[in-house]
Amino acid sequence: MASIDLRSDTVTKPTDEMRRAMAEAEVGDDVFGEDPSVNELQERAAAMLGKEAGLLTASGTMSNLIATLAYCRRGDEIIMGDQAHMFWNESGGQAALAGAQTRLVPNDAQGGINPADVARAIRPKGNPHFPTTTMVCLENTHNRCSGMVMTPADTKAVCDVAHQAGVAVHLDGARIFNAAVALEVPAEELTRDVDDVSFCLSKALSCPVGSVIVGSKDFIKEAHKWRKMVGGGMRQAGVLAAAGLVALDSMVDRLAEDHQNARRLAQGLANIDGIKVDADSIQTNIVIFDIDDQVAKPQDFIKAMTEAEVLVSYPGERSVRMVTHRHISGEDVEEALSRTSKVVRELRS
Ligand code: TLP
Repeated sequence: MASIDLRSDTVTKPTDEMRRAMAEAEVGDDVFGEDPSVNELQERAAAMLGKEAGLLTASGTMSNLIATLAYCRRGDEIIMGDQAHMFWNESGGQAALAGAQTRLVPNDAQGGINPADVARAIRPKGNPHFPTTTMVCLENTHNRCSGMVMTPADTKAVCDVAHQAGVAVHLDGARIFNAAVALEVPAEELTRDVDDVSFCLSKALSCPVGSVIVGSKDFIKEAHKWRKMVGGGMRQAGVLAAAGLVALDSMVDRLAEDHQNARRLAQGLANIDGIKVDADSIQTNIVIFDIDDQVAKPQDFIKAMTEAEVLVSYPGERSVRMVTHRHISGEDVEEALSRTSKVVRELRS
């Protein structure tokens, strides 16, 4: 029985075209800015997202950390949603390495945050008791909000409030191209109002490694220094950038297929007694659902699913996550549903 891996889109492997491009990539020392493939990727990514310059980093976590280091000094405060990946899943890096404290406001079901909450959370200037708010973080698509998409208008509303107070907005756009495909808008419409955005090459875009952070020339100059400090200078990184260029050329449009599969997956899950999911709300490739307490605890459900060769992940609390990606076909979705249904039946009996 073949295993169906729905843990994450990070499990995708490079395409043959990527492997060929990697083998043939022109390279140089990127710490000196001399790798032509890296330079091309950075320029292309910046242009696609409507920014002046870009910087290749090792991972989404590193990009988010570099943005924090670029904006915040020790004791500064960052505002983000209470479901943010940066808060839940990045090992406390903002606190440990940037010395910044995080102030949470509630995420709405769409993965956004309310501009009025942000306005209230921004610290008034001039009071020595208060930390200085220097950064607001958004996330699009929103991982823990089941891959939900923030619209350009919602993004702008938060940016306007932050900018009026002189606070920068960083967008964790790890899956920004999923958002663009789902809304059928150019990605730059989703990034126009934020100060910088990071996105991942190594998720649904199928690259083996990498993330790119884009912003103004000045911001990227600052980010470059911080990347060096956290050990992210990668020398002949053109080998990785070559895969990234293939991804930007040929892996974006196909994301619609992953979204369709996720919708079908959610519809099938909604029909299984004991699973709770709002199938109509699924917009991209992430399906988060609850499992009835009477069926099993999420950890026991996941164990039974693993034995049935369907790999899923556990975002924490009560939920279970399935993610569609390039290696998951329509048939895999149907097979995963049939195995899931059997697992739930067996756990109930
Ligand atoms: N997310 C991973 C896990 O960490 C949960 C996944 O499997 O989805 N921002 C967002 C919104 C992300 O979803 C992730 C990775 C990152 C940043 C970090 O990217 P990497 O893994 O490249 O450091």
